[in-house]
Amino acid sequence: MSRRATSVGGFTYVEVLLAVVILAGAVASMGLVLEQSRTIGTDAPRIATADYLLRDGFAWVRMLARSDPTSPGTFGLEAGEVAPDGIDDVDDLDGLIETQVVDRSGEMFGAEWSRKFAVSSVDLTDPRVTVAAGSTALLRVTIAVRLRGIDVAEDYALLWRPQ
Ligand SMILES: [Ca+2]
Ligand SMILES: [Ca+2]
Repeated sequence: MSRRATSVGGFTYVEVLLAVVILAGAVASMGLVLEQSRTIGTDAPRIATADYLLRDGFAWVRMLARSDPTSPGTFGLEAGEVAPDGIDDVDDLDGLIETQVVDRSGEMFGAEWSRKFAVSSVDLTDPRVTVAAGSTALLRVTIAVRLRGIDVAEDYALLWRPQ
């Protein structure tokens, strides 16, 4: 069979096949790009909400006294205090998990959102090192924002607590 006998409209079958493969690859790449942009577009409001709840949590932390007004030497909730309404100092937040998140303005967020607080005393020279509760004047407050039980935003702040 001669070379001319295998051509279609001036192109060989190999050339046509190669063009089809290249076109298929381009279409597949375009589909992938569209899928990624759709995913980012869907996640952007969730990421913004998580970041907002994280910042709102730290705003709450900064509004609280660094130690309990009536029992400054204790760590955690003091006798008679019940979370969340009884929280009146930073270390009262330790272990709090808000399953119905309400921001500082009173806005309620959906049940899919939750927020977890952890407060610990840390070493003055290396704040990554947790020490016995109340043994130093430095607190590390960590807040994690969760969506359907999965951490989507987390950050920490260091606070000076006079002893
Ligand atoms: Ca306390
Ligand atoms: Ca307290």
